[in-house]
Amino acid sequence: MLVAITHAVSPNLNQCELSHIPRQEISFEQARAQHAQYEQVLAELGCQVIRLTGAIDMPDSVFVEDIAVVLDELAIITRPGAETRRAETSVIAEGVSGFRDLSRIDSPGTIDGGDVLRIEKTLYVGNSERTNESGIFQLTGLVEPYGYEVVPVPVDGCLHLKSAVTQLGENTLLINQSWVEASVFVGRHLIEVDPEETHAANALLVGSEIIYPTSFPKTLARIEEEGFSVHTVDMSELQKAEGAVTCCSLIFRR
Ligand code: CIR
Repeated sequence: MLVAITHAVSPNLNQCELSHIPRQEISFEQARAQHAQYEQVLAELGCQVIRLTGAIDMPDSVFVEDIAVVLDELAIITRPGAETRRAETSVIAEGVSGFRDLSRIDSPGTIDGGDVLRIEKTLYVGNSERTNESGIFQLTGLVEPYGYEVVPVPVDGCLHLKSAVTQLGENTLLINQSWVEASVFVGRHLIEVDPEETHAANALLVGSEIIYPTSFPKTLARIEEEGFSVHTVDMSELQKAEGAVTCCSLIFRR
């Protein structure tokens, strides 16, 4: 059984952090409806969806992925790179604590969960504007005892590692090579995003099914051509907050 922790969309979403895209008016009502649809697809794919609400005043609290790294053996509560997001951690810690023992990233370390791409026992960790060397060092110390290898990955031009590369299947990744070096992933099958769809590398793998935004039809065609089973969701409003499909849930085995 998979659990998917989500957080309700904040009415303050328009005050979200933005790093790489210009600010646009976000429709709260539409964002909320799109988020509910996303949760419904998670439920249809067999997840027990647990929607938290405790950080509802915090603009970016819908993006739960950044606040924890949940592994089978433990969960790491991050110290987000954006100071405005650090108060989100207590609500997520409480939500995850029923399922895992918790460890934490301490100052001066920073990690955003959007920078952590787990493939089996390898954690690729983006060294980004949000995740620093101290954070990566601390994370390594916490997970190595459980047999994980941490691979730091330079990220340039986008918010997180998972803006640039995500997993589609056992050994297949979706990648935008202008933001991350493909050589890091040697031995893996890479599908490149369509050059006209720079933000298209973020797909959410749930079991063997993929959740993917409707907004990147050319890249979607590439993914489907390779035989993957894709469920599309309209994420237009959350994308205006620099969100994507992986950021809106924490998915883990019960
Ligand atoms: C932020 O800048 O922190 C939010 N506006 C967006 C976070 C998106 N998170 C993610 O991709 N993991």
